[in-house]
Amino acid sequence: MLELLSEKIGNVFKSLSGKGRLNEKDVDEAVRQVRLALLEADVNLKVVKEFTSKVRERSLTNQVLQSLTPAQQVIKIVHEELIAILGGKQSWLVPAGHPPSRLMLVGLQGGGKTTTAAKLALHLRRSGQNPLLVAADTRRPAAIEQVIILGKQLDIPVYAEDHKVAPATICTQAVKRAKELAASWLVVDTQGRLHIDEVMMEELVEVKKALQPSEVLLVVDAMTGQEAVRVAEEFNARVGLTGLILTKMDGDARGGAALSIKSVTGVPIKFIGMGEKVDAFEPFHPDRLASRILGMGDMLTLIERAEKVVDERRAKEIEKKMRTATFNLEDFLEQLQQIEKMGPLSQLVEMIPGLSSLARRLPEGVDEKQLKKVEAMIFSMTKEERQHPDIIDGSRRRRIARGSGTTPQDINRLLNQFRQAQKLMKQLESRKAGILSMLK
Ligand SMILES: Nc1nc2c(ncn2[C@@H]2O[C@H](COP(=O)(O)OP(=O)(O)O)[C@@H](O)[C@H]2O)c(=O)[nH]1
Ligand SMILES: [Mg+2]
Repeated sequence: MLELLSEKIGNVFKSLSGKGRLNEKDVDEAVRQVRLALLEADVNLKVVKEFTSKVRERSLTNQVLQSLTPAQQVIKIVHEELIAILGGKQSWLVPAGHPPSRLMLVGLQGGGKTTTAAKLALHLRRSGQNPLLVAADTRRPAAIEQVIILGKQLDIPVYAEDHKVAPATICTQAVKRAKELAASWLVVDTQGRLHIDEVMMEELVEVKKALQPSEVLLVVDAMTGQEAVRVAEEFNARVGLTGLILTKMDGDARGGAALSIKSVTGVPIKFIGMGEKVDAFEPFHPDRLASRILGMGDMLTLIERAEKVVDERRAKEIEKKMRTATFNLEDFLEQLQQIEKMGPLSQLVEMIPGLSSLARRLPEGVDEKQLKKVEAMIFSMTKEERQHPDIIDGSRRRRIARGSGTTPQDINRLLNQFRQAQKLMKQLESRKAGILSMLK
């Protein structure tokens, strides 16, 4: 996420840190470089100007320049100012005074509205809420079908009507249904068009009147940069927004949208979409994104992702197995599968402090392919082989290779890696061993 910007800013600070004491010229040069990096990332010009003048002003005090660690102080100032332009504190969803709370999603077609409706409903359910999805995009029958399918997939109830029924009517009915179902949140998908147009805006205003939403969230594609900011201004002026959801932050978004949109529109970012899957969705934390941009990692998000997929009791069992070195290939497979569920490896590596620059060097898709290959090899082993890898001899190796579409050399490599890991675990015996315990 925002790799290029992160790399550029990282380089500025690397050269700054090499300097020891700083003078005004050093600070000016660093600020100039940061300014270029932000402009290149397509950040709004006004936002860049304000940002850099604040950083410059705060950095050029005696307190900073004469400190023992001036470069670190400047980095700290940049970190704080980044948090400020990203919106400061985290913004939560505001529930209605009387349930059900109503959440209306708006945005242009293709921005990710329908996908995000499902992601939000899942997020709400995981937070102990009882959501109802509402299909109020009646412009295309396929859009209604998409919501129904997503609802089935997630086992979340959907309120839908024929596409000839007016969206405002659907919303009024949906509120009644929500009360019957004791649903605490309605998540309403609305129509979007390729461009902002009068008819769409009028319909949205009507839906808003009927629904009386506690939240109107604009779903906007982060990859469109300053266009996203313009769209947000327009929707805010016409419909009134309470929050923003930036989608496709996993793509090659340069960062312009994320870094400008709050300052320009005054509307906070509440969530970000990180992929096509329904759980590729995170609450937006300005401080965490600022840390990621500065290459400081984001351990908190990593831990939260681990908590979503890891069964705590099982994690403890595995930890014990690692300590006592009875950890076998079956356990290894289970761990791999959990890591896979946490998202693409490149995203995970990016969140570990100091490793974010490594994420850029992982070729696209290769990490997942390797995981799949290891999985295939272990799947092709018998239960006995998984529990006692030592019995795997030449003929077993050939059989496993054939079964998994790999070569005996691949099997050898896996077994060697596994043995090394086992050895390492024995060495780590006294410390907390294993990936899972590191995350706890
Ligand atoms: N990579 C990525 N793709 C997304 C994300 N959110 C949505 N999409 C994709 O964007 C496309 C349009 O999504 P959809 O929900 O139908 O958009 P809508 O027209 O606004 O309802 C689909 O192919 C989605 O899978 C995201 O966060 N990351
Ligand atoms: Mg849609």
